[in-house]
Amino acid sequence: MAVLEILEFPDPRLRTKATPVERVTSVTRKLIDDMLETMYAAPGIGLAATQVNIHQRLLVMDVSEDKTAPMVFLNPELSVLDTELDEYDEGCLSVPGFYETVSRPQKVTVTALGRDGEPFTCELEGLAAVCLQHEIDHLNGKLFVDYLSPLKRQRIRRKLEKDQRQRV
Ligand code: QAP
Ligand code: CO
Repeated sequence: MAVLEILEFPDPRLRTKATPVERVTSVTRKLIDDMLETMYAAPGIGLAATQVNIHQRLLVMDVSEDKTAPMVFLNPELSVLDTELDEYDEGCLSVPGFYETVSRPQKVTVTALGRDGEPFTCELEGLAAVCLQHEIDHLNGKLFVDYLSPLKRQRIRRKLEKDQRQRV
């Protein structure tokens, strides 16, 4: 397994719209394992393939306390069960050091393929629902900073650009 490099905002590659996973192969499963290792190492609770510069519709998450419940979603399709919105302070491995409040539907249903390509449907609420919506946004080239005011987004962009310049 391997820890992969995570793209950081405002990298334009984070704006790529991912395409469906066509076939679940050993290459797909290796990518899933590497993404889980990358997420746990960070540490994070969710990671989309877009963030590791792979533009396929695949995401992993683990919102459990003890980090023993990895979840894998290939080609996820979301439907909103309850249009009631809930606020959550979101962060992102691609936007390190920033947490901001975002409102999203509090209850969703997702249909996807699992690690072995088996279809499943599940209902999510709470942090799992927030995280899933955040990660599906990544697959569509969208980031949580897009929900903030242009001023806040600009401040975050400038700070991260400065950090990135100082790192090279
Ligand atoms: C998405 O984000 C998420 O800034 C997953 O310095 C986050 O795992 C969904 C992280 C919150 C819902 C609520 C962020 C790690 C991890 C940072 C993450 C950082 C180190 C973020
Ligand atoms: Co994110």
